[in-house]
Amino acid sequence: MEKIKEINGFKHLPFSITEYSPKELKEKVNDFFQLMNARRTVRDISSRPVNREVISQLMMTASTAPSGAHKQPWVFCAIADPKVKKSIRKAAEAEEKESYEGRMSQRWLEDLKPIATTWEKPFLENAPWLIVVFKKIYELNDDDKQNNYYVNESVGIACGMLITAIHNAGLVTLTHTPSPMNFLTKILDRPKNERPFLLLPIGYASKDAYVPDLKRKELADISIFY
Ligand code: IYR
Repeated sequence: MEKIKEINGFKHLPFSITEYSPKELKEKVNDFFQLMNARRTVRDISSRPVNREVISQLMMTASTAPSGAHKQPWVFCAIADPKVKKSIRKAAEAEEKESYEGRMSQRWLEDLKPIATTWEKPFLENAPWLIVVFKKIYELNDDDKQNNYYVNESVGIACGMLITAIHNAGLVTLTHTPSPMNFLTKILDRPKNERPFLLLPIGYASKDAYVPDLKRKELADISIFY
């Protein structure tokens, strides 16, 4: 057995990862690209139930994300209670109605036309689960405040991993960002060190789900090699 190291008085463990032959490597990255390229933001979510254990494991996967100084500055609120979902829908739609009917610019509304979103958010009640991701702007244990670092980056990465895990499970979601979304702090009774970051309804796609005909950018448009 390899030896455990000690640095600054903290344990460091030997690390290993499965590596692949060049051929397997090509297949692996291509297969994963094909899988992820089939991911779509889906707004037609069926009310078909999803096990709580599945949702728990998806959140544990998101929580494997890297974070500033390994502070894991996130909390995932998983909501199945129809009463809570109803009050979230009501509050979100009230904000969205104001946004669509005044707060958003004409240019923004034009940009959203291909996606066909409106202020109405039935998925907030139809989906079997909502996950509201909160970022912890600092850590609060009793009255003891501790710093968190790169909070937006860390929580953003965790959300990306959550979305990836949801797609890998054959489930669908969408990144919903009602604005402002401080009503989530109130409804979910979250403490003062937490801020709502993202709301993800999760479930199976409806049998008659549609998505807009969007194209992804080509490699040349998204990358520069040096
Ligand atoms: N938050 C609103 C508006 C919206 C904004 C963008 I940028 C989108 O890509 C989609 C929607 C909503 O959720 O409808």
